[in-house]
Amino acid sequence: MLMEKQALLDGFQKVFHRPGKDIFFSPGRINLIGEHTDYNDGLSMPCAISLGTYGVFAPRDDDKVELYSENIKGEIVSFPVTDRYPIVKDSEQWANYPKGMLAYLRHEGYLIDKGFSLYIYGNLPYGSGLSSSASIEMLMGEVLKDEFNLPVSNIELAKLGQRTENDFLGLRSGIMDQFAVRMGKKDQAVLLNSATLSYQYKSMDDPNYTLVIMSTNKKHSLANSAYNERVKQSQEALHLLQQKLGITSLSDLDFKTFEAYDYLINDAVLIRRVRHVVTENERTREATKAMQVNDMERLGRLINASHVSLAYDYEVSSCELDTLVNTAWQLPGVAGARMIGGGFAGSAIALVKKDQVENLKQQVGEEYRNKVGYDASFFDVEIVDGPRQLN
Ligand code: GAF
Repeated sequence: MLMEKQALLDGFQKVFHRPGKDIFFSPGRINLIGEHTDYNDGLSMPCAISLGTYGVFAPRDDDKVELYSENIKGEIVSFPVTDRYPIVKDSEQWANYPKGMLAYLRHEGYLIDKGFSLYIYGNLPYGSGLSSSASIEMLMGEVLKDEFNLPVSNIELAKLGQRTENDFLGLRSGIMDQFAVRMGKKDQAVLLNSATLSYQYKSMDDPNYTLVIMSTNKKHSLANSAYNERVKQSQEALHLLQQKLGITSLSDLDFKTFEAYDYLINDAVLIRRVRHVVTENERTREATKAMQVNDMERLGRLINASHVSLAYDYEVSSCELDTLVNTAWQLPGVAGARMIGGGFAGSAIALVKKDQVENLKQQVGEEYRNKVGYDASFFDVEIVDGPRQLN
């Protein structure tokens, strides 16, 4: 599903009136299981996908950085390469993702002292919960690493992406998205332990099953504040548990200990939040075992249970996501389905037999239109490698 290189080079030429030099691609991500666990030092199982962000780069002779988004189609955003402040103008906010990466790489001492022009085009639907933000951050990381020969490690790039998200954009997110995009590997899921940043690849290449993305096409303007609230609730619950337990994160809890000490939390909502984190880590461990023996039906049941937990204990689903998932659950050949990412809007995934994909799209599409009143979108997913230069 890679874009035609010529169309990208033409786009660059049209905007900057000179030829582009190098073409880059950075994927988006889905997550098989392990949701809202990363900022609790837990486990997750994301994969990089073939939808993502493209960049065309050409150097400049001065110190001016020029960024253009083909998706936004606004003005060229430009600033001196030394500028380290977030952009405040609303229409240029998108440029904070690449600008944050540049600013933090320079802040860490990496030598980026020349200007350049970067043309950016993404085919991840904006707000689809497929991490267009991590995709653009890791695109910028790859472009700068490559063009300026920076001796920066991939893990450091993922960390700087998270820092951009946290400090430049105000989302208190964990590191899963940037890590998944950066470490992506063809036909492999990345089992990530956010506490240690250790990871293992797990094969996700079953001959009979495939993954389908079901997008709600709904934007959720309050998603960031609701996300930050979940982070805060997790921290509050942790502090309450630490009165008696020597734990450093909610992910240090097993289910038995959680049940024995939930009285310390003494708040029904916070108890449900913790229960999600504890059981989701457990499900992710079980999913790893299921994948090891290629048991897609077991993996599917764990994916379903993850959705229920996200909907009822973590309360980050929505009518739109539930409609997609609940409809998929009724259909033949669907091993599992659940919402992915931060929640409220965005997308869900279905693990479905290859010969039932068209039926899934048709049935879920119809039910969604009837119930929600507008169309959902469906994307077939390939699991791909992380950011790379294409020419
Ligand atoms: C968003 C965040 F950016 C991730 O860090 C992660 O917390 C995810 O929501 C939920 O699992 O994508």
